[in-house]
Amino acid sequence: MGKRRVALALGSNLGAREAHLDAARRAIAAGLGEPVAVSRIYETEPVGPAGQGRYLNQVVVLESDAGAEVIVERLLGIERALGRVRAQRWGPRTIDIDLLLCGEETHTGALASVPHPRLAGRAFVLAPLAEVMPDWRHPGSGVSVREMLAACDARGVEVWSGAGRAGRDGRQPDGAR
Ligand code: PH2
Ligand code: MG
Ligand code: MG
Repeated sequence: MGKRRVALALGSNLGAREAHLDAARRAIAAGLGEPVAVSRIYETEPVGPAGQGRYLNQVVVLESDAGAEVIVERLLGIERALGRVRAQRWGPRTIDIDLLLCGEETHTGALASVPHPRLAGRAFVLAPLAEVMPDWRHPGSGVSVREMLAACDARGVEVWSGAGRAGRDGRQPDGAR
């Protein structure tokens, strides 16, 4: 199997969010390969249970000849090594690393499915993905990332202005608590 473009979505909404993304990118580079593209960081309204903080989200692209199941096994190992504890589905998390796509591979399994089943409609993933792979087409629908983003509600998804600033809601920056 030749090398394919693999896109990963990073998310954090607990604790030192930016540091969690940094640590995840380093672990991905060490365990799966050096990224060929990295999006900006977005700050996004949480989708899911109420009462959780805003997320930082980012997309990383690398090249790999590993299949979806192998990649997800490694991602779960990285999440555990970074201290991820799974409590509530879609609840707050220090770090979440999701496999979005493996080139044109279509695979549905208990551990991994590519393309990610909830890719279309998730602006918190499509906005950063559109920076790095706007023309990738969903192998099922044929719709491009750019088109999927244009078709969904992207309110509450903004490029993050970086550490050292309070958020719009006046909360202190990451780590300052
Ligand atoms: N991840 C979820 C559920 N909800 N919302 C945002 N804004 N960003 C996420 O990464 C996210 C979410 C499940 O993994
Ligand atoms: Mg997720
Ligand atoms: Mg996940």
